[in-house]
Amino acid sequence: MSIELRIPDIGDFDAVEVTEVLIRSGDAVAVDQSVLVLESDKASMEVPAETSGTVETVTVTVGDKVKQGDLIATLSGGSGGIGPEEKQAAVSSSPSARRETAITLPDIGDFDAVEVTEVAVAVGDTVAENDTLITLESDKASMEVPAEQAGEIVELTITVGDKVSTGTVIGKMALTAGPPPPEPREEKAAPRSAPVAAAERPLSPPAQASEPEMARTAIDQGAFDKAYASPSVRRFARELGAQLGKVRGTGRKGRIVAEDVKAFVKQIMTEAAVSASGIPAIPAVDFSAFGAVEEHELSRINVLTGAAMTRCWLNIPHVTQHDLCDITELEAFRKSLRPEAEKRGVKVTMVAFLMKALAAGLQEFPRFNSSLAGDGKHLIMKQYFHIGVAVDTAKGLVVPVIRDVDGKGIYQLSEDLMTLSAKAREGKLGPQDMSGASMTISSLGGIGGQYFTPIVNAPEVAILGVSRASIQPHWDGKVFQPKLMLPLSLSYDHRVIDGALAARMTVYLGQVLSDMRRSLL
Ligand code: CAO
Repeated sequence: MSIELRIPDIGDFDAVEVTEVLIRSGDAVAVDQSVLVLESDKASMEVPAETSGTVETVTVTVGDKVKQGDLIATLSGGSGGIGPEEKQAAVSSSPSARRETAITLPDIGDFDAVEVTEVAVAVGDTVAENDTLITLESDKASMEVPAEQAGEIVELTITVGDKVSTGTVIGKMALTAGPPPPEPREEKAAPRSAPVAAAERPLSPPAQASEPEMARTAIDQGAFDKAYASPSVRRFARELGAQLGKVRGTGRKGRIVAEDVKAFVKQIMTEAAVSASGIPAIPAVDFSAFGAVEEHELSRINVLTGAAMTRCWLNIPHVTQHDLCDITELEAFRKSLRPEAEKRGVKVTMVAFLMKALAAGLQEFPRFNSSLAGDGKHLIMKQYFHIGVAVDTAKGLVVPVIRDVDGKGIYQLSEDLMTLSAKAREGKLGPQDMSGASMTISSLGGIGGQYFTPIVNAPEVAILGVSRASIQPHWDGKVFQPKLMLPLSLSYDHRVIDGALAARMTVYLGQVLSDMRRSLL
């Protein structure tokens, strides 16, 4: 049978806004567990469950206005709770059912007249056992005074700046209906101390420091205490050792909700993974402070490429050699092949010629066709000539590899490129299609631009970037001739290739591209 969970007596408040819903259908709820956070302009309070069970349906959402007796949720399989009629009676007669008790300061050791630096609760707040009520600070340490029992704060008799000692009455609370509180035990609800400065010791005798407490030693307690969050969110942040003072609240009026703490911790973990390299992480920025923003998820390829590029960029000392080469005749030749190429059903692209020229360059300068061995002291010299071609797809950058370029003609290479780039754009490339390149070509010529600095695709030791060719005046000794000039950008791993070798390579590529007959030599 379903049990109804309703809003209990919340004092004089009517139509109080729900600012957080802490349960979802399917959740197991225990007696006294906070299920809602309500907020009026005067106070914020957490609504505890009066019965246990599994949530069937939640009938309130954030923004709803609620009052005593409103249905919060239906539960099934409850135990130890009270039925709907009894609950209704309990709700309506709840003030008389509640026991009020004085809140006295527990033993704070030998200290007398310690200053109250924060009052973490307000009249009307519902607190759970162990929630922080006030923070005290002497010249040696600061400590939080927790609630000994769950209940609602009905009166506070201290304010910030007051001096308190063991036994001082700091207010009154109405205990949540339930068995009478046990005799105060020393280990329960002892003040939780936190050093105010590295060299200083806690105020009360140092109990065995538990792990969460150790984690909290680095926490900015002042900022933690000032953070705008409910007691349960504070408790959650404390359990995780999160710097609550640094969490951005997305709740009403900037209130920090549990999701904000989770997002904060997740971000810290991600940054820690990145900064494990020893490189300081880039601090997170709240861009919404400057205007409207949207968050989009990166594609799987984007994420993988990002990681690979970061790895390459961080590990390889890069230099880029730029050069311009004359492809006037090559372009005329390419165009002249069109009718025949059409008959064969292929499109002869500039990239096919670049592949052929690069294969010749790798034969001329074998060091470009190598990889550094793991010990960093040997080079693995490759005897094959496979060229990777960067292909821009809707989902990101991929690099299919065209094999044995040295043994293939321009038509075959054009066809291979067409097949593999189509496969890339359909997202159908397999690992075999993308591995084993000697060097990579990144051609942006179809788009435009002049020169760039491509990142070497390790374990390769160089990458050839190609930009858009343009007609430029070339002095032939007598007159300026219009020449189609192609910009090349050769990035290389300076551990393997010296600048002189790189310049020789671009000069050689220029010679081959201006007269492809040279590739036959
Ligand atoms: N100079 C002048 N024009 C060029 C040129 C160049 N270097 N390269 C291509 N063009 C022009 C040509 O006119 C071509 O059309 P025609 O052949 O009909 O005349 C047109 O641009 C289309 O070129 P394209 O880029 O679509 O095709 P392609 O065969 O030249 O290149 C491929 C194929 C797969 C390399 C290309 O499509 C691609 O994806 N390039 C992007 C690679 C990339 O993103 N690199 C960056 C990696 S680092 O982030």
